[in-house]
Amino acid sequence: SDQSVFDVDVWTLTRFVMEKGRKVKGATGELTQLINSLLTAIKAISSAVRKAGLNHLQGLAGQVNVTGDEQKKLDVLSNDLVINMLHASYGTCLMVSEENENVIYTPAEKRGKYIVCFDPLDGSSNIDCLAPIGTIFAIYKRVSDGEPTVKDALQPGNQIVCAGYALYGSATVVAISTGTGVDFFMLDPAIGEFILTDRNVKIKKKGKIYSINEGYAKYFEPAVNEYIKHKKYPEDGSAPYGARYVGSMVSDIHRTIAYGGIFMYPANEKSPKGKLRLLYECNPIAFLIEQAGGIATTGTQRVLDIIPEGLHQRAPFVAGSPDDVEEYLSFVKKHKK
Ligand code: AMP
Ligand code: P6P
Repeated sequence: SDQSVFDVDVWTLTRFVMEKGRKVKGATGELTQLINSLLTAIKAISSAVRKAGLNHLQGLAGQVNVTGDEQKKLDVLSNDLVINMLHASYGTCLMVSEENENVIYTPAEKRGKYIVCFDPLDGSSNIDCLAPIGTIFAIYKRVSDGEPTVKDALQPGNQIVCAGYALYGSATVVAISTGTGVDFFMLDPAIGEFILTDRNVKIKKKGKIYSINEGYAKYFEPAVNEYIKHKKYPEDGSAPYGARYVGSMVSDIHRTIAYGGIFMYPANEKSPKGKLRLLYECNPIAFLIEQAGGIATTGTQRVLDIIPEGLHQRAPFVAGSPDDVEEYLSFVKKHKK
């Protein structure tokens, strides 16, 4: 049979993570094991998402999560997968999930030195219309001694050791960074492995796309509406920007990193802190955007510098190509005066 399609020295994400870990003096392999266990959960979620319609996994599971959203079966399944695979990795001592009101303590006999904040299935309101959805995670080292505490979970994003997302789109892609750049991996279902496709991805300095839910225009601060107007009717005769908004953060962010431009979920009258959650949406995505050479701001401060006070607190979030975000910030500044 034709063996040419098989890369006999394939760079899988598992191999890539092991390679990186081996280069770190004194590393015990715990983080490597944790990341690779998380990947198992992501592969299983990808499989479930693609079979959801057939297995009747769609539709409501009848429970409601902490944010009051109806919990869909895939949400519950994804959450259980991530929790179980992370506990089985012996790498975590405490976790925060979008689906759980309180922190999740790892059983004492399975504890390691890491904290994981994650959204197991972000954008799940899009499941029934088959729009792209994702998994988002951020990994920190614990700061407590003895028993893990909530303090371990309330670290600023500038303490992140590793962060990433999986996008269950037309293909399943993982974007991941451990602080030395962002790499993209694509799932090859034939071998059940994520294959390296783009190394050290960098976002364009300036894009041509703006991404925001303009349905809230009535509630936006003047600076936001003025910036959007400038994108639609540029006064300098340049071409207007294109508009793209999926309403699934991972999908909108992946496009922003891949094509450039700006993604915005700013504060508005109805949601003074915006809608996106700091610990498991804003921080991991801000880390990746910065690692790709972009900017992630609340409009008044760097997202990664926010000192969290609550597990599910929200933060205004504007991120993307540096020139585009800087231009937005110039509108915010103008309105501050
Ligand atoms: P460990 O003892 O294996 O958990 O690793 C200790 C530290 O080394 C981690 O907190 C990271 O800062 C770094 N490290 C370990 N493994 C990796 C890896 N696979 N990729 C990047 N950094 C790593
Ligand atoms: P809106 C999905 O529910 C989500 O949390 C993010 O994935 C997405 O960016 C945002 O909410 C969409 O919110 O208010 O525009 O529908």
